[in-house]
Amino acid sequence: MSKITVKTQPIAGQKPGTSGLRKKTPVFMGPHYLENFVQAIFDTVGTVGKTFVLGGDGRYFNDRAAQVILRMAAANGAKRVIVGQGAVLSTPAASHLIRLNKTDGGIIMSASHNPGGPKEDFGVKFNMPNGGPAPEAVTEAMYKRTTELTEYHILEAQDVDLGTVGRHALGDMVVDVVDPVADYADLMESLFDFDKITAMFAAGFRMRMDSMCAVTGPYAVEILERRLGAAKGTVTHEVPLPDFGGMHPDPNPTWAHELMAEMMGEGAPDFGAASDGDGDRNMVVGRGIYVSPSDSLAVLAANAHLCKGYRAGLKGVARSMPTSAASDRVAASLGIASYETPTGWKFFGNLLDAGNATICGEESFGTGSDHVREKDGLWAILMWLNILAVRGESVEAIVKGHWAKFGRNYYSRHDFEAIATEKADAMMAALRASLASLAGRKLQGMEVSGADDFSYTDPVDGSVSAKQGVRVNFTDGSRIVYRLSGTGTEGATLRVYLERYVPGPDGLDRDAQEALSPVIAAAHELAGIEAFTGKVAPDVVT
Ligand code: G16
Repeated sequence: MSKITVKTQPIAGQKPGTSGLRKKTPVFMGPHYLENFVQAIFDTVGTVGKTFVLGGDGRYFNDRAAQVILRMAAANGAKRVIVGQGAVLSTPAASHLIRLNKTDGGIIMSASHNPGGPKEDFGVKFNMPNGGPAPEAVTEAMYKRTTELTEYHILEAQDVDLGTVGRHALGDMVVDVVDPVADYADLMESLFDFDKITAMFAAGFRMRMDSMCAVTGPYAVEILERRLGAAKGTVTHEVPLPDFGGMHPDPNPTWAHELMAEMMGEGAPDFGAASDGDGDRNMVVGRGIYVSPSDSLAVLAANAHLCKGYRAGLKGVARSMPTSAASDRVAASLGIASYETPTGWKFFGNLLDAGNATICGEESFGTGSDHVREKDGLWAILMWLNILAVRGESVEAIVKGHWAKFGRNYYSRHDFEAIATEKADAMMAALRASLASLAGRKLQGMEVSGADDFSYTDPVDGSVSAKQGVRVNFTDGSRIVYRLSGTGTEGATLRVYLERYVPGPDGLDRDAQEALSPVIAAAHELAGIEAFTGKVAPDVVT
């Protein structure tokens, strides 16, 4: 087996977004594309003598990309790579393996909730030794390296057998193929009261888990059906497929419509949940009630102490800026700190490492804790199950009880997809230019109290991330946030985040879109969404 050095040249556009580099699969499969980016990763983080974790969500090209990355790791002098069997690992399981084995980081092959397949999306990201996504300074350094590369290194070798658990050699490098589920399932068992959840299932509690033909299938079957005794068949779409069965593996009411229909229909189970392509997102639904991610974060924060791993209480709660302020109210009542970060799980890493926060969450269906450094879909679903088992109440009773105590932050996100990039940029530029003059403006019977472009100073390392979203606040506590997505692969996606607080006791039980209608109208008027983008209505509403 000999090491080959291949001449290459920089490929434009290899700039990681919100969560790693995501492109159309044919782009990733193009000449040198994957190799250039992986070499940039290795050059940035250093490879000689190091141990990494490797796995992905099993989407199309995952298996072949894994072999390339292994050959490149060996040629660049890595000592050992721990790979999930079949090159598969959910993102939270990869984060756990990085931490458990005290490795030097890991490469995750995933485009998360984006569709997969020969014409869909693929992605690669690097996670640090703490198990979390590389921070901006590191991804910027990787990007810079992609602009100056002239060569990459790769071993001339046959494929490693990734289908069998065990140890293999690749040149001088060791490849350990591990069961992707076992360590993760053990971690969950250490955090939650499996005995109480098992008793709840034994007493007839019914659940539907939609794994959306994505990576969580085997994890959910092992944990829910085998370890916790949920009825066989509780997990649907449980076989991971390279194209996710043609589905869009994004657990929201639009894409997880089968689950929504079941949970809102006759004879619905007690609890429903779904997870995404790589297993870090979650959606939870009760019988007849959808729980928004922002509310889910707040309910979990308020009840975490009921679960085995969190009895000592929380150190703090962190949320991304566009996420509703519902969790801030919980933190205030618990007398703990709350943090507001830019969108992107990577911004929670420092807060978790420093012990400032225990639970984090995002409106984009992400919730997690300091047990790993990624958001974790099954973790959130298990915490809900644990809370349901201890409280013995329905999801609806718990959520409505929460609103009665804290008030309700009506919340919704409207996505306008596949807009021509220049149109979206022009809209954001116009909005930014108007910020200084917005205060005092009256729209839809509301008055703007202030507007800015969110800038974040990390309280741990002092790094500054600017231009993280335009927010417009109103005197009645309502809020509109505008951002362009950093995870799309086609044109631009405009995200408009809408929020309105109602303290109660009246007006807590309205339909969210209806309650938000003046805020929605104001959002269109203020930004000229139709004039700039030609879109009258959002493509996805969550
Ligand atoms: C990623 C990030 C999340 C972020 C989400 C949406 O999630 O890890 O922190 O909230 O994208 O980001 P954007 O609004 O920029 O599209 P995932 O599940 O795609 O890895």
